[in-house]
Amino acid sequence: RWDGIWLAGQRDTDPDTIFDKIVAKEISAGIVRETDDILAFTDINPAAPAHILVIPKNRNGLSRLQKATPEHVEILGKLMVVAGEIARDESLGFGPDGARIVVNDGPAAGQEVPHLHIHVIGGRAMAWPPG
Ligand code: DGP
Repeated sequence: RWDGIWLAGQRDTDPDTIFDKIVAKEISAGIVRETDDILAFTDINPAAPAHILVIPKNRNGLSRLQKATPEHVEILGKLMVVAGEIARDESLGFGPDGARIVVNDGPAAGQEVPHLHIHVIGGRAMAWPPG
């Protein structure tokens, strides 16, 4: 199993990622939703007019989706519900006809930050298959 240094400069096993600093409010981000265990904020490098990341505040081993186990079922469900709520929030720039909701798992998929995150991308039509 690949265990290299991710583009954001961290390893799977590092205690903190850049997203932990956003959760701790040490780095500012455009936060659009916050619950006890989830944070959603605007992507610093948007791929479309609307681009929000939804993350578990506590990574709890979820550096990537492949690391998911039955102990993560509850948080994964909550993340998906929040992703869907965001996708229908037109005040965030999402259109009524849908969005791309995606998880990049690993470097081959373009994952840069080893802290599970769901991309909610919209405000324009999306092509398939992705590049
Ligand atoms: P991925 O490539 O799937 O790992 O997506 C990581 C995303 O995180 C990427 O689209 C850019 C975004 N990102 C990285 N660093 C920061 C940051 O410091 N703040 C914000 N808001 N987004 C960031």
